[in-house]
Amino acid sequence: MKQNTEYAKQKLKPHWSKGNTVFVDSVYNTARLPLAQYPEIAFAGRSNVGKSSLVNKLINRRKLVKVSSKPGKTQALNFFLASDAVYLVDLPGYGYAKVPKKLKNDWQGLISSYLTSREPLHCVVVIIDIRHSAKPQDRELVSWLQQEELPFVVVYTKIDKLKRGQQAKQADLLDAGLGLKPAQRLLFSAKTGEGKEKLLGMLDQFLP
Ligand SMILES: Nc1nc2c(ncn2[C@@H]2O[C@H](COP(=O)(O)OP(=O)(O)OP(=O)(O)O)[C@@H](O)[C@H]2O)c(=O)[nH]1
Ligand SMILES: [Mg+2]
Repeated sequence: MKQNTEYAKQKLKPHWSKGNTVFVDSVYNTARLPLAQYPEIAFAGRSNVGKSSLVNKLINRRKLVKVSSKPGKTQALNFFLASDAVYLVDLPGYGYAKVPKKLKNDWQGLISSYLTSREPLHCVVVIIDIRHSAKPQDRELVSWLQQEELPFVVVYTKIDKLKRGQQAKQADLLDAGLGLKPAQRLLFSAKTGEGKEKLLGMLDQFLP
């Protein structure tokens, strides 16, 4: 009987992206990660590609995650709890040249130690600006995720900046540069919301 009630409750729960999302913590050191209580989805990509904007779009909040006017704004692992169910982890952008070397090494250390050792991490969303070419760090991240067999989705974002034909052409180039099949990536715009439902569907496949 109890089981049935629990089941009914679960069915009534809104999807995690539609519930309330709250900021939990900014983490600068892996020793200070929050308790591993929820499955986690991490958002990675070069500086300024639109990681924070993508997270805001997924959870229907315009400004919960700070969007940069200057690249390199997000320097910590920012944890957001969606619907009391999933941690969304906005990672610092990689590859921002103007950051002092020492700080840069600390950041990369923070990102890589999180990615390699975080037990509840279920999926990494790798975000790439559709107008760019595949950069060495994007390639490294994608091949590392493949090697580790960590589930990931690649998102080519800011598609609103290109016409349809150009989008397809750029997507082909990026696929070739990263060694991806079209099923492993999708096109997205944080401005128009295009690709959002598809991305949510893909992420749900990776969650328990
Ligand atoms: N047109 C358009 N602009 C976007 C899109 N996504 C992000 N932007 C803009 O790109 C800039 C950077 O966006 P952020 O979301 O802060 O990027 P980020 O990857 O989180 O940046 P860092 O935290 O600095 O690494 C902002 O000016 C956004 O408004 C998009 O899909 N379309
Ligand atoms: Mg950001």
